[in-house]
Amino acid sequence: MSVTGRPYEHADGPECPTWPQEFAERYRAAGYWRGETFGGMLRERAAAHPDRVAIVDPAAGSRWTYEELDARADRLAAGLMERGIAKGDKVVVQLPNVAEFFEVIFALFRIGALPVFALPAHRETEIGYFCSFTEAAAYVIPAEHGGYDYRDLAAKVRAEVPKLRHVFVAADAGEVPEPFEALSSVRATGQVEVAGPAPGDLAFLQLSGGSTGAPKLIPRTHDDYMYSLWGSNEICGVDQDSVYLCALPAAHNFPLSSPGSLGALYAGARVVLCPRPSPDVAFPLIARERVTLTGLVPPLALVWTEAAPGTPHDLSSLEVLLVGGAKFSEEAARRVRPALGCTLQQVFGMAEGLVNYTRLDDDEETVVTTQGRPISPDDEIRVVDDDDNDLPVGATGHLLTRGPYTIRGYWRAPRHNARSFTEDGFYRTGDVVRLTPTGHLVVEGRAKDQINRGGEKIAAEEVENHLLAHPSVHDANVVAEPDPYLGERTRAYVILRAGAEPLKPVAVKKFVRARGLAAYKVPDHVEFVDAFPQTGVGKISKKDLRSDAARPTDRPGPGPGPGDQPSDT
Ligand code: OOB
Repeated sequence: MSVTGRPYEHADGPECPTWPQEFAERYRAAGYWRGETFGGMLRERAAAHPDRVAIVDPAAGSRWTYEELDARADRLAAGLMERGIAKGDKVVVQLPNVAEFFEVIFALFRIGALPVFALPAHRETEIGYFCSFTEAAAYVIPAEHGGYDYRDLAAKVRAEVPKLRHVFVAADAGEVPEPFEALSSVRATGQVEVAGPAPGDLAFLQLSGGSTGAPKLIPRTHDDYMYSLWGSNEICGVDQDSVYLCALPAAHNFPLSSPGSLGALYAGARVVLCPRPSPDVAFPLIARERVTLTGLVPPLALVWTEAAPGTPHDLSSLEVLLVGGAKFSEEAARRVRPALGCTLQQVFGMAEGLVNYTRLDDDEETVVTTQGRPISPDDEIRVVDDDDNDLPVGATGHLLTRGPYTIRGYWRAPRHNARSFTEDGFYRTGDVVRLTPTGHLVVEGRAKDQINRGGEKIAAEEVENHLLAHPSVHDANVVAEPDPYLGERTRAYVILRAGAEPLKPVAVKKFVRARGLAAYKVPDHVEFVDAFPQTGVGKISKKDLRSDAARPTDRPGPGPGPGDQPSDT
């Protein structure tokens, strides 16, 4: 395990690999890549049905039509360009489920500037890294959200990253202290001519769950992402009469594109923004807005199925519930239809590309026991052993994939790319799967060093690096331990330095939190040990640590789960 002073150091390299020409031509010829851009797509929808409602933001009481969203994106694009934001610039966007999220990203899409999608839970360590690594021109925040003041965060990031030229705050002009600018004051009155991006250009940088010290950035193009949208729409039955409830954080790839808010906008449908995914907030919105589909991570799907039978709210409009991000247990999956009266679609996707869905006409057994099959006939799936040899259908092995919406490499990460992709461009997903004879995938486990905490991904190495920064810590290992609600939570095994003062677990957690990282990454449990178990060749055995973490004990319950506001205390 390497210890660096700053966990997020990087070596500069070329931007990123892309599809070889023969593949690009094939994907275009097959009609997957339609030659559209996000800016152009919104313009077309606004022209086709200006008065249809595109975005409902219940917290703000706003309902923007397609025409209004389009006009707002234009005015904001003009204002951003007046402030020097140009094609190719990176802009870190950290907005919760508010209408401005869409105004901002479509303004950036129109300019050809690239949103870098941060999550509301991220703090100064992550945001500082995104801003410095991408050399971001601007950072967009809410004023406050979930009891947290993002202006304080922005001030810290600004001090750390002097190259960051602008911080824009989605708030009324009066509320925003210098040196930040209110988004409302950035909107220009007129329009400017924008050359805009080409369909094959990068549209944005998405975050990878990651298994390394620094999160990797995922470069997605207009062409490839748009295919994942309309492909998902066909599979999930999304058309212009659909109403999508965006219950998970809007910037995450699942609620953004599977089929998500952007899929809904592609279809000319309506997006309803859910400020929090708990049943007390979501159920009245489903009833009021006649929501037809939504997507949840497994722990939330469990909470919804428990709450639905007793609810006074009319959930009868709900046709499809998508569940993904982490393995949904068969028992929980069986409860969805009886409790919510809708069809379950399991989704096994990744921000790097490949997305699998169970189909609306799959039989019940397939829906509850598999994680679906790929969107595209041209998604290539390989299940291989440790030496990359293909395994027979039905055998369990590593999932490799390549296709029309799966990246060929991370952004500025040449060394990592050499490990994460095969020479002929297959992405090593780190997932352990098996294929059924019908071509459905069953997720059996994971080979990557990551914890999947109810859909929130935590790279063990990232947390280990933070633990190692503690002066009393000699060595640390972080592994997943099973949890009945979240699926997994994090357990840190820590060896203290010889002669160091004894520490309490809570002090270690506080230390990690004070390093300024997202609350969901703080270990749920910390256990002090004298030594780590070793493999035959003397390497630390994470396998043995995982088995130890899986031992039944009377350990206390987990910290915050999905949908809980991250606490910063
Ligand atoms: C989604 O995207 P990411 O990038 O946050 O995480 C991807 C990883 C997968 O490689 C897999 O390890 C895990 O999350 N995962 C699942 C799963 N769905 C995702 N593991 C088991 N069962 C599932 N159904 O999480 C994501 C992106 C688009 C759509 C849905 C989820």
